[in-house]
Amino acid sequence: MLSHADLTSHAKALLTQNDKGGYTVPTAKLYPFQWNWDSAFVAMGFATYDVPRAYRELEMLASAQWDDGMLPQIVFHAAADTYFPGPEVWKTDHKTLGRPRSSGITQPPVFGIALRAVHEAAGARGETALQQRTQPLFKAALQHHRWWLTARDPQATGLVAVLHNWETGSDNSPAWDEAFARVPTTTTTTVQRKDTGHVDAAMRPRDIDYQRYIHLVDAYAAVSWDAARQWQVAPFKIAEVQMTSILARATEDLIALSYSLGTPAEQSELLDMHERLLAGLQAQWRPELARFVSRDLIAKRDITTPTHAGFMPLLALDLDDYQKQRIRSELTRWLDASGGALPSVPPFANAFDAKRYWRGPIWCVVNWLLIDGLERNGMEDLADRVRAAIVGLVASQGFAEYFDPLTGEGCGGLDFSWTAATYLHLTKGA
Ligand code: 9WN
Repeated sequence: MLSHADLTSHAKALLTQNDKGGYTVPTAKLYPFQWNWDSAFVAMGFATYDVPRAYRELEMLASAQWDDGMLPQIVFHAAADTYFPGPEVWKTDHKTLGRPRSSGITQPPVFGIALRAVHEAAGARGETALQQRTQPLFKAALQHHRWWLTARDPQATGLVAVLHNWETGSDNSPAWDEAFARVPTTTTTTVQRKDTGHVDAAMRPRDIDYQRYIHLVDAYAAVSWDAARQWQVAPFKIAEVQMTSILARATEDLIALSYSLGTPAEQSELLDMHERLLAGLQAQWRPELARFVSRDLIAKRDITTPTHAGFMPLLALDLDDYQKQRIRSELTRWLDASGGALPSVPPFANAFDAKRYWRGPIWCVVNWLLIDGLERNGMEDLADRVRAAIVGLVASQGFAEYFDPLTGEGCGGLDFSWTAATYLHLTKGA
């Protein structure tokens, strides 16, 4: 097994290798563009040793922000033909004039969390002159949060909704199965998958899933990617707890930045947003399940399928003692079944599939967020356990995209940027 020093230098070399000139691809062939939440985690990885490069990652993502505030899931800075769907499928050119081409949907807004981390890393390293770069990014983040609260929670429920599973970052989670069964498989775009040419098809979503994913892309392109019209026509609409947790936590981080970077009006706007999001999250607590649940806004039903997302509110909420006690016992059951790390679906659930993407495997960045949430809620012992499990997986298997929770085997794409960033972040004090 490699030493900590070797792993650290390999992680940095991997980020250099995946750096395409100011932005980092998740991995060379499978994902050859800039991805939204991947880049936010990568920026925090860079912040452990190269703060200017960390800022650059966020600036490159912000350069693709739409006029309405949306920060895209994928930014196509340079052409590549190893990924489907590429820019031509999205038909977003009218929205991306004068900026890099992009997809038409978003991803979890880790951006605000990363911005605070990068800003504070600059301060901690005495590179305070660099902190001037935070101001325009703070404005971009604020505009993005406004977009979330208006475009994706028009009824002000306090929970924000996704209109595409790719927005969740947890693409083929069984949590979406029932909602997806209602989405037609017809497409006006020919589906030409490239992913299964890079990794084993048994680890990826199925062809029928892709038909539905692209049906949604076609449906939103047909309304010109107008946010209000998308909300009306969406055949898939989930008020999601992982997304809302990340947005709430990012809002808290923007509030912290706003004392030096925002106006009083922006501060109070952020405080209002934060209060609304926290109330929305608390309403999704289900004591009998010992976790939080998302809601299918079309079926008007809770989604009770057990997935990692049910624990993500720890990141944003200060739980009461009863919640902590219930979560401690349920989470321990999940960790015991998965070698000490949080799986995307627990092995004892019906939908569990050890190697198929978001239907069982362990993902480093999800565990990163969980560790943060456990620490915030005073459960350091569990945080230490999860951290040790993740560091152990990376040390034995390398920087794989994700890990099989039963065997610990590294799966999916190799040389993965966010796995390297996770290692750098989780071991930065070591
Ligand atoms: C679609 C890049 C992304 C991650 C997602 C992960 C996967 C893309 C895909 O890869 O999704 O966004 O084509 O499968 O599910 O979380 O951001 O690493």
